[in-house]
Amino acid sequence: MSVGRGNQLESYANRDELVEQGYTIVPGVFSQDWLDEFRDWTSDYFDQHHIDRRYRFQGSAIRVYSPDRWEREDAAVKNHPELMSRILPDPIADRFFHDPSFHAACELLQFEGLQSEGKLIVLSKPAHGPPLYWHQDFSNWNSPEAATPWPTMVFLSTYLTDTSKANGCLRVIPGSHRRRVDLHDVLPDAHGAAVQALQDLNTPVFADHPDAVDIPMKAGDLIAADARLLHAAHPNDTDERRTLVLAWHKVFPFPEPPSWWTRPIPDVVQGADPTVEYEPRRAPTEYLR
Ligand SMILES: O=C(O)CCC(=O)C(=O)O
Ligand SMILES: [Fe+2]
Repeated sequence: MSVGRGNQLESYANRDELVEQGYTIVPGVFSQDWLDEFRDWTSDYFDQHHIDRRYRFQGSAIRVYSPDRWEREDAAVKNHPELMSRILPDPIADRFFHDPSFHAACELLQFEGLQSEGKLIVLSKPAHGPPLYWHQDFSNWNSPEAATPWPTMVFLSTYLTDTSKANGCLRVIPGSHRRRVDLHDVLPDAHGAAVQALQDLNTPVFADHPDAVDIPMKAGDLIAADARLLHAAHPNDTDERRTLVLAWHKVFPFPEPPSWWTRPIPDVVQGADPTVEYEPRRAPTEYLR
């Protein structure tokens, strides 16, 4: 296995990049066989299902549950009128969650308290699909958890084809998970009705940004990104689908810092009561400066 190699320097580099920049890439995590299996599964799925227009910017937002997790899911979710058309259990989800190279990559990143949601999100931008709006996915901005200098919620994802600007690669604003930028003031909540209803692509929500960086990736590379990071994706200008598989994970259960943390910890984090639940909020608060 190429991941890890016991190389301490390499491991600190990835871990520290995730903390500093809000994202990091571990190359070559998922094997060719693994990718073939997911490509077959997803192309069958998209051949057989119509995707509602409201998901055109994400391409799709299918949730594929691990069968174990599905058993424990609330009936209200399973029967939710909008969700039920795009959630399903399938053993393929466990091919992600139980993949040894994926776990080796998580060790490389020195995650602690890793906890998956037990479901994958499959996002597939069809040929000539539009761009994805700038957004960040964190939904607990009322909580002092939003002020941790380390990540607490990350997405871990891989693309099933090589990506480039031409087929809609990811874009990020490095450091925006911890630093306010002008875009924060104009963005609608991620994946809500307001952003899904946008018709005009000539707005800052889709525009180039001077601090934006393109993230072209090889199929099978793993990207780990802080939920607070501003990200977007280019349009797919090719004739082929561009699909990714994404899994949300909790890491470093709040308010405990990583065991390897040596830097100062904000007072608001030190004094936090982990039993308090906050009203979910997708727009950043004063915890982002
Ligand atoms: O399409 C991508 O590359 C990223 C998708 C994403 O960030 C999202 O749907 O929240
Ligand atoms: Fe996102």
